[in-house]
Amino acid sequence: MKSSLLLSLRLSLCCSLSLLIAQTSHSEETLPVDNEAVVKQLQQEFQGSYPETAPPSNKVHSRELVAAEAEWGILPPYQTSVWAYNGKIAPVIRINLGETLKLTLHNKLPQATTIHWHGVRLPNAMDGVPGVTQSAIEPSASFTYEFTPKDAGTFWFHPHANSPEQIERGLQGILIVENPDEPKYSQDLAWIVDDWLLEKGAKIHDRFVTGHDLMHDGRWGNVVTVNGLYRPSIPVKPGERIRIRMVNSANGRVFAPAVEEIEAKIIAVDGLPARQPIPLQNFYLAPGNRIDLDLTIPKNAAGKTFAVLDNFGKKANTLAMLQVEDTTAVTTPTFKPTQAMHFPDWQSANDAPVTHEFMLNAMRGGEHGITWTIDDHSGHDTIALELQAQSFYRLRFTNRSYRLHPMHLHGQFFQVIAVDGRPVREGFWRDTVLIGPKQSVDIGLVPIDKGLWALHCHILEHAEAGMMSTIRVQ
Ligand SMILES: [Cu+2]
Repeated sequence: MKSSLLLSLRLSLCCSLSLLIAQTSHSEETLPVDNEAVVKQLQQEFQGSYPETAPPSNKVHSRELVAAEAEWGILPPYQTSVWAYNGKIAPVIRINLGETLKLTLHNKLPQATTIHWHGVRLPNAMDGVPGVTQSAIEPSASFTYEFTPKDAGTFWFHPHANSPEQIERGLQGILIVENPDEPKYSQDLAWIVDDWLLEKGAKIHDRFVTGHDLMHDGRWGNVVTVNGLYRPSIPVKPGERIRIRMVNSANGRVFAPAVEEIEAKIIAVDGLPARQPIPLQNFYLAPGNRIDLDLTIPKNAAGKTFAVLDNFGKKANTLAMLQVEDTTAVTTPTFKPTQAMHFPDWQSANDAPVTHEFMLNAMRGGEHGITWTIDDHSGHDTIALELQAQSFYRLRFTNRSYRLHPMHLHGQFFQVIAVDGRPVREGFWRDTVLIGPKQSVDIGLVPIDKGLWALHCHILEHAEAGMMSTIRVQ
């Protein structure tokens, strides 16, 4: 703890020095002392926010996944040639908290791949980032991932190699870590929300990372799906209380989910339970973000249909239809949704010094003609920042460009504490935050899990063209 405080102090000294250049009225003697006290307070408030270790493991959940070409009916009667795990778009793996997942991936693709367990706090060597935490799994080769998740919640798994093509072609699934002590919903649904760029005959447009994608917010498709199906009808019963675990797996598209006529509440964001339920309203679900919704089908809604919409663009997209069966109502389960086990106040988070400001920008040149950069660097060969575990940090993302950048930090959770310098209190943790054009966002975090963790834009084309770095936590 002492050494981490010293580091924070050193970092805060650098920051206060740069502040001093701009604001000569500050007193050089008092600032470092104040910073130390503020940071110490924030660290104390953080204690107990989420588990430091995985619960004792008593069961191993073994799985085999084959990544290979498959046929899938996105838009029947057409069959689309996709890449999928075990022939299925959006497979779901459910394990209980405390169980170890031991999953062997067999690569039957024509190119190297890996699996990244998005949002899962796990040993660094299992994080699936080629060139950072493992070597890519070559065609015909296999690799076994083995870890015990520390948190219950909704997570996403997908390749971290040639992602703009591999994820777009359909490789992805949902990992649900269930806490057996949590109350049961009438239905617990897992939805991968995605878009596909399809040509005539429902064929995937097979030019990836184009200049157009790079100059804009990545590749936006023309068909929006839930679990690889266009506007699926989901059977529900009157009175049912439903949990919908929603993952945005699009290469670049942002969704703003809404449920027609029904009041839905967000109970978890990016896997972790929120401090308290939040009405679903204008929540920007950026690529990489997850939300868990809690909603109840009205008892008098037999035979009705409720659309689940995306209101991000000017014109709403229909994601899916909740089709209420024409039956008598079931008993609605009544319980308080799971809330964060502890949520730090962090009232003084914006008094802490900014440890580092990440500059997000683009420049001409590079393999794709445009290079997206973090601090003028591209690619994960660079270490953007070194952090001490258990210390509080305030980091800033400053977007110098006019495009969107959903920034994703592997292996850690953080809170948004300010947007464009104005303090913000979101009431939940994140692992991905959308940075708007010319916007700056401050986050507060206390890293727990050690290792070399990727930090990148989750618009896959931006990441592929350089907006990718790493953070070392020691
Ligand atoms: Cu980006």
